Amino acid sequence: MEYFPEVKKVSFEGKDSKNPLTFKYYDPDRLILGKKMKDHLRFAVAYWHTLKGVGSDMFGAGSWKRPWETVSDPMRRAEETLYAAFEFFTKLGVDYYCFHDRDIAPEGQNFSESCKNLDYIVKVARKLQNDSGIKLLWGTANCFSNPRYTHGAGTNPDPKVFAYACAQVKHAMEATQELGGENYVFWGGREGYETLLNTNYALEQELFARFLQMAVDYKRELGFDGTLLIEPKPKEPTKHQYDFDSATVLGFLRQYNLQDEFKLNIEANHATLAGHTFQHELTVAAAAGALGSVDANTGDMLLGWDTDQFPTNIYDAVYAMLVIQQAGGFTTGGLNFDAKARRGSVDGLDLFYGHIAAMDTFARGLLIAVKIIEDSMLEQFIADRYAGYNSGFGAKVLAGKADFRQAEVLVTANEEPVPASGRQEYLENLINSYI
Ligand code: XUL
Ligand code: CO
Repeated sequence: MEYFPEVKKVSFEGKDSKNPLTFKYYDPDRLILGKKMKDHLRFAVAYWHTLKGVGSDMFGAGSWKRPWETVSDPMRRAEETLYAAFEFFTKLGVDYYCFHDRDIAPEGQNFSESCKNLDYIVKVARKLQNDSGIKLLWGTANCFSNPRYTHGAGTNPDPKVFAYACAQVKHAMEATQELGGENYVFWGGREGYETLLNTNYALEQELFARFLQMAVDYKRELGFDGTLLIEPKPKEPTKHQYDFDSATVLGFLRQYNLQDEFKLNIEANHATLAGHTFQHELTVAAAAGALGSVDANTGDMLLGWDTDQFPTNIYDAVYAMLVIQQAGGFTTGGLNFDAKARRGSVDGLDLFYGHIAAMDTFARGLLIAVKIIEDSMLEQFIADRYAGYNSGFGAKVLAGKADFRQAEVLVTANEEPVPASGRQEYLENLINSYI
């Protein structure tokens, strides 16, 4: 069955096209700095929102029922959903997708049955991937929806639940490996607390580190050569999520000597929930050499929760692509649209419009960021701002050869330092001149 008969194949038509089902900026094979646009951007569709989303919110049930969701047998439904998924990916022209184990296959009556369900669906997915050339950017385990995980997964006070999470991640990692996934993601869905009155914070931190170390050990055993990623988020569903933001996660990884095993998956909406910009979170990760992948979406400035909207803000995309390009671009990572159409966008076509808008936004982000980098005015401004550290006392500081006595001698001999302009407004206008 064809699920999206109105759409043939979304193709690049350029910015003057009036056809809404085309790309105005995303031109997948266009060479940018010797690399195809699609290989810079590595777009992925998030299975959970796009195929499984029903348009529900805290105040109301789903507002649409996709045709593939009408099949009554759960396993048949899962298979049909995969067919719809690959039709969507192919027509949209993305190279990657991402899933949780429970998005692609239903949970069974017990753990073995859940594993059997997943194994069956993975075989179907393997075939669809082979036929279409579409690849898996990352897989993950949903260790947060089932009520067994109410008090956490890898931080649960009950070791039986901790074990369940381990076994589930083991199987999800195997499925990811089987499908050639390039990364495996840990988003700490319920790793956090609601109240410290019932929480042994130190023990839960220790448990979480053990959980991640066991994942590293099993990755080795399995021979999975993808990247392990942690996705920071400060709150929701728990009041305080342990993987609060990039800096917190990096500190945690260093404390437990896991820093060489994990990179970060930065999500825009999670950044703003933490009181940071998307650009800040990417920069903190990149500075630690830990920028792995991106969940590209956006929140709403006026709302304090994870609205997971399709990203359409050109500035955000420019700033993000600047950081990503300056960090050398993606290796195993990519831009996964962890985004959903609004509850009122009830139509299957809205799935296309959302992705097209987001893909064009990031294509523009890339094109503009590359121009900014090629002109090197911004880079030069920053280099000049810190030029004092290239010689004399500044260079000694960086070489670890300076001390407080030398500083005192210098300050005593020098005149009072005068601040140079940071030129913020000039720089903001410089960015505008590229847009
Ligand atoms: C939740 C979120 C997840 C992760 C994968 O806020 O972003 O969908 O990306 O578990
Ligand atoms: Co996400």
